[in-house]
Amino acid sequence: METGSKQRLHTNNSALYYLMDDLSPQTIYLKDYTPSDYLIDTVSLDVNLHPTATRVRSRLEVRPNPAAARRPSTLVLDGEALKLDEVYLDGRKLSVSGYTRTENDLTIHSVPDGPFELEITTYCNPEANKALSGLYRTRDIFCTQCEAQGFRRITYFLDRPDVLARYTTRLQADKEMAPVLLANGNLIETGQNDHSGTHFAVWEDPHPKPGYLFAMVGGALVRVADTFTTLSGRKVDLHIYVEPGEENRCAWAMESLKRSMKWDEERFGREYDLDMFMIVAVSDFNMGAMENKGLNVFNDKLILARPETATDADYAAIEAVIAHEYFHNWTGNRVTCRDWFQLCLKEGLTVYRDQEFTSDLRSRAVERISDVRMLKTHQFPEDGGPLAHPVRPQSYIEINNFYTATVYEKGAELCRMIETMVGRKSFRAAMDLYFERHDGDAATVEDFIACIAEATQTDLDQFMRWYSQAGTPEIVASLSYNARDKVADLSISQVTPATPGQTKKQPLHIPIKLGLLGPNGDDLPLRLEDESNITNGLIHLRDAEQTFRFTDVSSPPVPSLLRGFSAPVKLTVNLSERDLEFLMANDSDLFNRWQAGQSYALRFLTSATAAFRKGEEPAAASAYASALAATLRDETLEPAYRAEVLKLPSETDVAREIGSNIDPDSIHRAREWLRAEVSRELHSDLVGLYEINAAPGPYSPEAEDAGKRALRNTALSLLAATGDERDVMRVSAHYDTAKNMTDKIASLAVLTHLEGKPSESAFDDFFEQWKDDHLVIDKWFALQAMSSHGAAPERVETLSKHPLFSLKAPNKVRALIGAFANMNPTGFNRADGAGYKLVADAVLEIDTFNPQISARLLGAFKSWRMLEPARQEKAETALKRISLYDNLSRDLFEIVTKTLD
Ligand code: 0A1
Ligand code: ZN
Repeated sequence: METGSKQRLHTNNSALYYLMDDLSPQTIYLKDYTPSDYLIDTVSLDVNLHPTATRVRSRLEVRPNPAAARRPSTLVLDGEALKLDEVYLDGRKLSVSGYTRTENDLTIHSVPDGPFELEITTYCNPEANKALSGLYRTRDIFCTQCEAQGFRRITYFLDRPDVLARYTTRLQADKEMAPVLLANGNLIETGQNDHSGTHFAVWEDPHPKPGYLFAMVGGALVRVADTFTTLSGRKVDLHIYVEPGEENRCAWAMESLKRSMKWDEERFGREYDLDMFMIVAVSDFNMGAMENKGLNVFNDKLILARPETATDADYAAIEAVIAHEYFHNWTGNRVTCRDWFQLCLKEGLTVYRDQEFTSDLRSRAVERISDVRMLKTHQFPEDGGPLAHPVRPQSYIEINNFYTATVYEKGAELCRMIETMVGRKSFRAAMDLYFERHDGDAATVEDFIACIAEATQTDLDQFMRWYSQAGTPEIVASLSYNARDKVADLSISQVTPATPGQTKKQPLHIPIKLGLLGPNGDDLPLRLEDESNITNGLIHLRDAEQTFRFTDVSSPPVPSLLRGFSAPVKLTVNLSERDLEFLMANDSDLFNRWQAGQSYALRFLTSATAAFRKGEEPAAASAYASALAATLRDETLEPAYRAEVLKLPSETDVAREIGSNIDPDSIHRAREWLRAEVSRELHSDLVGLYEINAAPGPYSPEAEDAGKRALRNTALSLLAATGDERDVMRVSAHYDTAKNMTDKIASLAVLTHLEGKPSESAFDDFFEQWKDDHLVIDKWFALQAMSSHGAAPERVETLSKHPLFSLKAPNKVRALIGAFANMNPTGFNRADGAGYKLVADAVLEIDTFNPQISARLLGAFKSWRMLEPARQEKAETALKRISLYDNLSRDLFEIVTKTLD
């Protein structure tokens, strides 16, 4: 046993042990949920931080759970990679016969019938922890990540979200090594031991919480401080901790935090509930950020920003993620999840809330476009591939694999659909009820839906299917008009395709927002045959097939369906090219106006792809270019919106539209062809946009200036699409004169696709200027990884040996290998399979120390069955090679098995 524990202390790959114990990883099912046998009321942690042997003494007040069905006399605690020192039960030290240990748990035999106190001392090794789950060290800073199951790597515990306890944390460390000591809640005591050079801090969190929200941090950090006065007049200290030298990069993060706090009060009536709110920025983090109670931990790329180092997109992401984590304080922390199957209860709802925050602060139309883009790019392929799962999964092998676009983005869409159906005011009333009824609870999706149904008197029974049925519904709609009777019939059908493990699907309740445009482009009044009026242009599709008859329609209308993308579905409508042009020019719904442009472009792109594949030339695209010109010239539309309209569908969008037998090279050629066509047709418009939208004065990250830069840089990129020397020179000049990172990156992003001197010298210059900034240099890695050069896999291979690259640093992996696998369709899918091999090699290596990152990286293969046969074969070879490895982590095992299934 002891030998085992020593090994465990020096490994990070707990999943590997799991496999050794049980031979094959177990599947966990939602239907098997049972309440915990025991509850823990209080946790007192006494932590002595040490780089390789941190001692954790944990005192737990435990009692049998009255809600549990059984009353066993043993207590089983979760624990991983821990070295056990001693155990006391009600003050008496247990001999080794008093407990049993395995690689994953500690069983205490013969515990009392009633409440009892347990004191356990363990050691863990933060330095050796490269899985970045539990307590680990990043650049000499101690920090923790406990979601989903990292707390068990700090101490033995009932590590499940429905066990909520009050925590007191005493941290002790060498004063020089860790002058700052932080934990959740309020600081209640500090002190020092002069003779030993150590000091301590005691933190108390009055709010009961599950272990996954626990956090502690220690290190040489500096603090940027501000305050916020809540609606009820309480002053809250706001502290952002960063590494010394980064203090001048925190202003935007602080501003974003204050905006978030204010917005949650105004829009949802939610006030902050501690005296202090802290954020710590660290450079090695598996995800974006974490909502630990009162002590959020962030990937530093989502905190640090100066105009010279961060792009507009970085600024927007910082604002959104700070908001997201802050909003979790109510949706996730005060009301948490009963079990991990309910993950969407906190994540879908919180994404919905952060999207609303951005819509209120910036442009609602632009935010909706970018959210839908994200959904279609990441979630639709997930829903249509081997990793498809419902928003609330029914089973998992490794919960860390379920922090997915489906749970987050589609989960948010479900909340949005509910809001669309009940209206914003009623939705707020329902949320009030949810907070009032479930504050302090570990809740379920049913609890949430029951509050909505009750507060708004809405029947959501059929709607519940959205939570359990995977796959993107496919809607086909057609409108026919009868001039004599002045009626328009809208026939709509819905089908949800089969997904792994779910062959039979039921019809969903789908809210469809729509308008009917009359000849002058205005919306015609909507009147349904069976009801006199319809509210807010909303109809409800509930059956597999339904026809909606609109009466008193004075002239043949053009339908605008699924306005604002009112449901996460794939829609096919019988619209002609003239209809699309008409909608591009007239739709009062800005989202659908943009969508019409995208649909129109996709028609040209798919037919050009087919033409190139057959060795033919595509037909001219001037009709599309003229339709685009009308929007570009419309000064009433904000620049950020026009920039979105000007961005052609991505290569991934085209692949999704084509659906099968994909040849990424032809798609790339088609897209470059259309870009060049637009560039030629609209040359003078684009030059005009480039010139007019130069934002004067000092850089401001606010939406208005960022919108101008977006439009200007999109024009710049399109102008270069013909390869004309003057237009390429404009890009180089843009790089040379750029005063902020947004403009620098915009030009580099164009140059990376061009071979030759201008490109090379810009990349060299960039490297020289930024080689000491670990965040900026990630951009340098990422842009090269996205290059459409034929030699991209070789370039990435070379860069992976660069002294500034490390597979141990998740941000570096995402910047180089992740960008290559997910954002370079021609490089990753190069016909000889070099791209697949490169990514598979990296996945296997990373899996030996960080399973979360390896499993996520392998997700890049999720659409491999859509490829043409030769590439499919190469991708399958790479996947099979991974699957044959003996020591795969549970995380990677689940992804590779499902991907190949
Ligand atoms: N709850 C965080 C995301 C997160 C999830 C898992 C992590 O480690 C496995 C870390 C962070 C959020 O939604 O922001
Ligand atoms: Zn979240």
